[in-house]
Amino acid sequence: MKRAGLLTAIFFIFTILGSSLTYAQNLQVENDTYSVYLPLVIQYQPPEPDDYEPDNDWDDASEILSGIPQNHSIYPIGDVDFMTFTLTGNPLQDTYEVVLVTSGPYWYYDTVLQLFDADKIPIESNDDYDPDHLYSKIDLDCGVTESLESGTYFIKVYSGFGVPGYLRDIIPDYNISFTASPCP
Ligand SMILES: [Ca+2]
Ligand SMILES: [Ca+2]
Repeated sequence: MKRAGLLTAIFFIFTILGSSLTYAQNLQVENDTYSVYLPLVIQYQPPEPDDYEPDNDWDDASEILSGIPQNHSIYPIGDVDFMTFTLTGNPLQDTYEVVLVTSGPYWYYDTVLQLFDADKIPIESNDDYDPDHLYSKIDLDCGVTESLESGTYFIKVYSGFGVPGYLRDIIPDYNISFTASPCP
């Protein structure tokens, strides 16, 4: 009986080992971007410059339209993105509430958002607008001092995370939305 018990125990040990090996082999995962094996190997695919590049200066600013969000990246390291929009109407009468917001897939992508007038004078800037993430927002409502007159404006976005020149300065993917609503 002892021998039968020993053989049964050995059988169970090999059964468990066999199932473990099968499980280990099944851990291999592959797709177009990543290949994961045992031991762990990750192939990193760097981001690409976004469709609006080059937009690294005032003169190269890409136009953004109210209500039509754009997808950009901060890449390569040190990249800045300039955008521009125009508010139409009578400069002495018509004013607008303007909201600019950045967003993206991960809370730790850290944008800085700046708004300038046509003479490149800073109007407003924001780094982090919510304690839960590092995205940015500028909201100029229809109060007497904050709403914007008709005219041309510039937006500048860059990475606010880390020291320029380090890999963590890259933001592979962020969205920016702009909405302008006439004040009553
Ligand atoms: Ca970019
Ligand atoms: Ca750029």
